[in-house]
Amino acid sequence: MKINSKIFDALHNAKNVAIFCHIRPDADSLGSSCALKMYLEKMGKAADMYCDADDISINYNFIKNVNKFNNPILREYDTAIALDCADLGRLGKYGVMYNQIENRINIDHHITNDNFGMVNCVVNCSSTGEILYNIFKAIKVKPDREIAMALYAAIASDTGCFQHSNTTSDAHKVVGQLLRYKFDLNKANYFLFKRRSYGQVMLMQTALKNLKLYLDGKLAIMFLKSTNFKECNVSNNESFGLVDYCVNIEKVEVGILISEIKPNLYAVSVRGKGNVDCSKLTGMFGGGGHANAAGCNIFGTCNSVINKLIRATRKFL
Ligand SMILES: [Mn+2]
Repeated sequence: MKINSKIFDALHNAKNVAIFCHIRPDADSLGSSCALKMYLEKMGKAADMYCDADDISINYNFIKNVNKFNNPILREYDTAIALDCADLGRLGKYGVMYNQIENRINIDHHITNDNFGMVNCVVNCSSTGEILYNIFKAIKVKPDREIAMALYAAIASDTGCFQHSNTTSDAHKVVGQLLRYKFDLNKANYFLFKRRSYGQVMLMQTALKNLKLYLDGKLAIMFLKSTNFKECNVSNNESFGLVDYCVNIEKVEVGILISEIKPNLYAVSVRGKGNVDCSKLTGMFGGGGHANAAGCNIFGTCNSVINKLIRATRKFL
């Protein structure tokens, strides 16, 4: 991996570091932040971590230090490091604080990164976790069991458990090295990919009952009303993964989950298999996203939202 060598001096010169991860934090930004804090402490430096989020999912509790966000011990910082953020906006309310710190580093793997730091280390690879491993390998700071677990969380989650197209030979090689530190792989994978509350499984039951095929079986839509979330005691941001049941059906090109988030307002999650650009479909409703995963919000009754989505999807098939 080619790393901007300016980062090595910047890390060696740092004493008190503020680490920033992105809004709506995922396991790459959280795992990378915790790993970086531990790496820096091994080098005799001190670090606090900041994240613009009200609370962090307990699914990430297996990562050491993940409970230490927004609990600063230091008073002043000489160095700020943003992780997994393609632009300053991703830091949310902490963007202002980042810009007030003297030395500003930006470490990220998104090709859209706008190099908002003073020292930018942007590498097109699986995850920010993979970059961190290579930076510290280059300066000969070894991981330990806890760092390895945090970096594993970062890489495993951004590659969708080694299933997305960013799963490279290099990413596997890094994980191969991390596994030497004998962290609890079962525990990490359970928390990252399998753990559900009973309510979430009951919600899945409802969603599957509400699943229907349209357009010659090329479109699958499932819906959840706000009463369904209440009955199962699940908040409406905890339905992740359900839409995959739609798109995984054979012959289905577009899978959609619509969830009522307010009376007559539906959050729409769209997944594809590669033949339909889902971001163009959600774009018709003012949403966005990627080719195979996109989202938008649509006003209306459940039936009218479904009908709008059927009509829109027909144009792409
Ligand atoms: Mn990432």
